Amino acid sequence: MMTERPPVAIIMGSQSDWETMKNAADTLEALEITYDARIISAHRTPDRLVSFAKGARDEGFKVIIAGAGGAAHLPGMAASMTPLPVFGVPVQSRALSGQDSLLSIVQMPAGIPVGTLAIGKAGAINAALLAAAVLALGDEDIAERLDEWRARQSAAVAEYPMDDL
Ligand code: RP5
Repeated sequence: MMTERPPVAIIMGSQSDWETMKNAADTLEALEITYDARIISAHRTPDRLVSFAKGARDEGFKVIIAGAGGAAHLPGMAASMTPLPVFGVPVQSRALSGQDSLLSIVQMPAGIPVGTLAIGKAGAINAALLAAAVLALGDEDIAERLDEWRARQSAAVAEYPMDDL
């Protein structure tokens, strides 16, 4: 039996990034979108990065979510070796609270784009939602689930504030 390949790759520079990137994974799971999560460091495992990025399209991935912290080259380097859309998540670093990660990822020179999200958990969740939006363009089931997810989010917001919760 052929099992369908996951459309989303979540890659991260270190095990320590998983706490943040798990939020992207959880969001994809809520939308019933399969993913493959891998640790790939631009610095510590450069050969793994080249092999993954060059083969990502042939592996069946449609979107890559890449999280990294500090001197965060991973999203840009991955984007340089694949035509797939890459969404970068700046992981909150200890030394500079993720400002270093953000600027490393967002300031790509013209020619190789990385769609950069917010620092940390919000960025990881939004990267998954953006990946879902891209996939929804060609998949009505995902489009429907994304619409439902957003409707649930709206319904969960109270209209009036309360003193004690
Ligand atoms: C980056 O260095 C990783 O993306 C991680 O955010 C940061 C720190 O890595 P560890 O020292 O925790 O492995 O490459």
